[in-house]
Amino acid sequence: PGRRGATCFFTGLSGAGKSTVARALAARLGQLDRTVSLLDGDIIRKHLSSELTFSKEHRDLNIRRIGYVASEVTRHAGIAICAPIAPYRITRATVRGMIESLGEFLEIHVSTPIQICEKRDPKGLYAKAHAGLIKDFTGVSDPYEEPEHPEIAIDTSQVEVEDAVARIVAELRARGCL
Ligand code: GGZ
Repeated sequence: PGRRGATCFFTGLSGAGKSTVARALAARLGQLDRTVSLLDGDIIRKHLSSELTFSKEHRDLNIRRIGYVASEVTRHAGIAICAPIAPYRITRATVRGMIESLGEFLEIHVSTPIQICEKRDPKGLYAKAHAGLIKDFTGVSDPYEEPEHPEIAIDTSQVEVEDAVARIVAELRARGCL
């Protein structure tokens, strides 16, 4: 059985569905007897990056920290699932470069249109951003650079979570990780 390490690196806007798909993927991999390290954006911000703001420099530092942890997990033949916004293309490329010599790297663009993310607004953050109560909010007053060549793209307004998970599992299997 394939036991190559891998990082599943989700990227996308707030409210796009990254955490939902990431958690469902972690559960599915557990059923397949593969333990995972789930590095979700808000968990990392609490435990690893609590002093960081949302400036470009701090977002980049946050993503490089996540990339380093994921590279260690991948190097030891584990599966890391990362789910930050990761808005900058070059920083995502840096993380890819840290990992692809150690195992598989899947960039998964959760590409749900911003209109839908804004309508969902599960935490009320888009409303606050539009009201000027949160500055530098991704997609409203701060950039999000779309991936140009992600391994997988998932629009959660078009694809069921379980179908998205199945696509990722198939890709991991094809790459010898399952
Ligand atoms: C974007 C923000 C901001 C700003 C707070 N911009 O939907 P959420 O709430 O739970 O996920 C978002 C999370 C983004 O943190 P990341 O560490 O993933 O971002 S990055 O990759 O850019 O470092 C959102 C909340 O934090 N949040 N302020 N200004 N998202």
